Amino acid sequence: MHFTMKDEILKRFLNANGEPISGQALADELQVSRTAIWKHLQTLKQEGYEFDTVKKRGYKLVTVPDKVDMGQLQQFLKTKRYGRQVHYFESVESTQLVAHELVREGGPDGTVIIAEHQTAGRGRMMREWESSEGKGIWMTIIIRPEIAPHQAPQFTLVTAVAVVNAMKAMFKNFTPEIKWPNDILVNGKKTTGILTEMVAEADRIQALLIGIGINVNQQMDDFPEPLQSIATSIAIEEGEPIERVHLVANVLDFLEHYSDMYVKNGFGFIKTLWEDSSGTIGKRVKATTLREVVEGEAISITENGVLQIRQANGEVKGIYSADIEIL
Ligand code: BT5
Repeated sequence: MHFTMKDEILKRFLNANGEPISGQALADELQVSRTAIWKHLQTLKQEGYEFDTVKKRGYKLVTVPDKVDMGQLQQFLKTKRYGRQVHYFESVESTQLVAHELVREGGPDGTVIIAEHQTAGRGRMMREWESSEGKGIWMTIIIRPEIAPHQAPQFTLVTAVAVVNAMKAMFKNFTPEIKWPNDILVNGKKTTGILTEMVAEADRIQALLIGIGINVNQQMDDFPEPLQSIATSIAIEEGEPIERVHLVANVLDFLEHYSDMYVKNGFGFIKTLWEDSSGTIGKRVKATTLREVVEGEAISITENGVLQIRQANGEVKGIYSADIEIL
């Protein structure tokens, strides 16, 4: 969805801070008929916006629905590219699937796909990702960086650093920590998962599809039973409900900034930022890879984002991809 007339109208009401706006003034300013304005207001009403009519002065916006609203998003964004094209859905199977289609159609760098609900949200290795309706941020960003395919996993770390710093900038009642490679935990429980997929030729990336799932406004009983011991939401940890659109805007701001810096200057400074927020380094961990289980102390990540584990016999093993349990 691109910025439409309806979004333009909404933007003006949101900027008016509850003051009435006359239908005629809107029609004049946007150079459309009053009937067209009225029709867009009806559509907005169907989407959950409520307007009061103020005699002789026009309409006043009185209720904003709890949605990741595109009009609001454009207002909050400071980015140049990320989030400037947004495809918004009430419900999809998975935003990753939509992103794959858009990549094939040539969707530009920074295209964002957001859904209120996913019926088949997925994690790594086709695991399920629980995406309850209207409670989280379920989004995929298509990026087209000039990097080689082997560098793609580093983007999971770039993304983790962006999300964790967006959270730190907004929330004061908890400290998020990154668990290598793709989780953000608060008090040991998962608030966020990141899934990086790639469309590439042998030596060139066509696109990265960065899926970010953030639990935002769930209460504990919104999570299915098996997740209750391992998952949490920002609202639970912060102690109040959160406006998701602010967090989306912040994540995109940080992500554009860090990915541009990464492409320009390499992984070094991301590594430092990553280590600053890591809840993995210095801990005893058990890493389960496709081939083996490695136990020991997580001592660092390399310049390539590989996790280094020192085993009991002193041998240091590099882990490229695994599930990590903090012991
Ligand atoms: C991930 O996988 O953590 C990556 C999740 C990425 C989700 C986003 S949402 C937008 C985009 N569209 C998609 O379809 N996906 C992406 P992984 O490390 O494999 O973790 C998956 C495991 O996390 C599951 O097996 C559960 O144990 C747990 N889990 C599932 N849903 C969860 C939730 N909402 N909160 C916390 N943990 C969850």
